[in-house]
Amino acid sequence: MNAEVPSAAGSRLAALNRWVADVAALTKPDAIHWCDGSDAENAALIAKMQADGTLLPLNPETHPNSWLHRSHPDDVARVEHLTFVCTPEREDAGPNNHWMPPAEAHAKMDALFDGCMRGRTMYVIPYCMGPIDSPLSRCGVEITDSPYVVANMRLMTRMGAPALARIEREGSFVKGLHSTGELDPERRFIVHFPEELTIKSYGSGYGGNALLGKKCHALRIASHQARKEGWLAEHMLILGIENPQGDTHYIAAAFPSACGKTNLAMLIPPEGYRRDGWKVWTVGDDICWMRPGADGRLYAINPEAGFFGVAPGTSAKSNPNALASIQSNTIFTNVGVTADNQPWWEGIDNGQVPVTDWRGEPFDPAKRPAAHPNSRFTVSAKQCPSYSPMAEDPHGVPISAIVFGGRRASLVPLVFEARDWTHGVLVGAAMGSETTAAATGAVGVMRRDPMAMKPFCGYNFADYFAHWLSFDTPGAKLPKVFHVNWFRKGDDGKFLWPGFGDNLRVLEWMIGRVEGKADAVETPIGLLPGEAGLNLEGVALSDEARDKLFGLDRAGWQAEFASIGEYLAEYGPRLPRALLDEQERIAKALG
Ligand code: OXD
Ligand code: MN
Repeated sequence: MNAEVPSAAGSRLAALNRWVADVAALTKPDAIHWCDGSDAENAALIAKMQADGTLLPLNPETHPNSWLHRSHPDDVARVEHLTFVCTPEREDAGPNNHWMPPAEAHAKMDALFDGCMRGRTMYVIPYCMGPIDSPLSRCGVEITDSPYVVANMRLMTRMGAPALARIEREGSFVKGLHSTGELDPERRFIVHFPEELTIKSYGSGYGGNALLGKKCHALRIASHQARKEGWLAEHMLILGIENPQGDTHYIAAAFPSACGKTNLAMLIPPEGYRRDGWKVWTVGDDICWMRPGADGRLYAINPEAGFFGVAPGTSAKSNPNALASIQSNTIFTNVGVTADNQPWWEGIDNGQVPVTDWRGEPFDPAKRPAAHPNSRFTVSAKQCPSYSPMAEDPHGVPISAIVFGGRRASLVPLVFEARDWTHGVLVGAAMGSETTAAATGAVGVMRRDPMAMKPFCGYNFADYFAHWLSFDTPGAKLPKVFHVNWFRKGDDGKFLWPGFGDNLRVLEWMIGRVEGKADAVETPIGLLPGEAGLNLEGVALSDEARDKLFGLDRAGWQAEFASIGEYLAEYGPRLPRALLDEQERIAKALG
């Protein structure tokens, strides 16, 4: 174990050394381990976790080097009501965030951290979000007492020696302090100090609450950095679509958690498209950092290096690329297991049956599902067959289209295009979706989730919308903006659109629009493809499906725009006038 910081005090690592020493004085660990990210280090940590039962080995024949972790049953999802953004002024966090004054939050958190690592090892994890040599990337250091977090951060970020070298070069990093504490929901808080580039998280070992590079750094803190520095930190997948001529367009798409981002990012084209030579490349499945390049286009990187994907529903049909990615070197959290110790979840549809559920009890469907609905796999992106070589490009990829989407059983058609950037920002700001199991709370309730950033924007949404609008400058060559809804249901409650690979038909129309080749029909809510706009060859759609997927329910949209107006009014006078004007313009056009 390496207890010494690998560079002398007085170097540009002095601030890091001081912080680590201060945290150690507060948390009083038995040992300090500086993570170098090496294979040997990982092997030692895995062995330790296997010995103490934190990780259970899965079938080495079918899933080599793969592990099952069971989290505490009360610690299975992000906890938005316990997540705070602590700006000096309450207004700067906005009505979209829970807020505490910074001094009070520090005092509260430091009291929890006091002595909390006694008997434990404190791990110091230097990491880089984004390709190690990209100017768009940013570094952080997470201090944690959880070896499970270390193993996950190793898959999800560029972690260890190269990140430390970059921190030494740049002298700046985001500070994240995490302890699993006692896993007592009464003593659980995830607290952000954007001005101080600092995160403190106590009492959870799960996902975005504990892997601080992900939601806490790459979205909440990064959105604040991005606003100051003129870029965008977004809850978006990035994919590349290569057409039969060999041209690739990159698309960034925002959907709320557990709405199929990973499936869309790894889409396999329908048979006919494959035959014609279409290919889809995965750049990222969850987070996108974008910045205008010298040519006026937006260039994007995926700050993550792995996938922390929702397991249930992942199958050879829904996402063969994900399934291929997780055959080895994968950490599964809260899934069920079969008699021969293979991971299992609802919707895997592989003909096997679970014998043990995610809590380690004999599977009884009357009691609970085998896998928790928010159970996950963690795996390096490099294992994904569709992983794009461009994902490692330090310049990022140029974005041709931005897509917003949500889960809407009614009203919202399959796809529409915004008329211009300002309209596109309104489309993002007005996004609504039915809630899922990725966060605690009721599932299936419609809530507004602007740009899918409701749980993740580190500052006032009114200022965030203004920041989005500010990209529309004279030299800018901004992406076209679209809205999709894969989740429209018919009167019988069944989905009307087949989804999955067939979503490429919708993306093809978008690319046609970007290239000026595809037609569209003007309506008050935006441009619709019309029935003839999409290639629907081989897709059987009923008349009801055609009406609902491609039509406009004017009365329904009038009510929707009244509701959007009420929602925007919650942001008060800070809301950019241009957005309200746009809402009023469309409401009027709807009559
Ligand atoms: C996630 C989420 O884990 O959005 O990506 O909840
Ligand atoms: Mn997400």
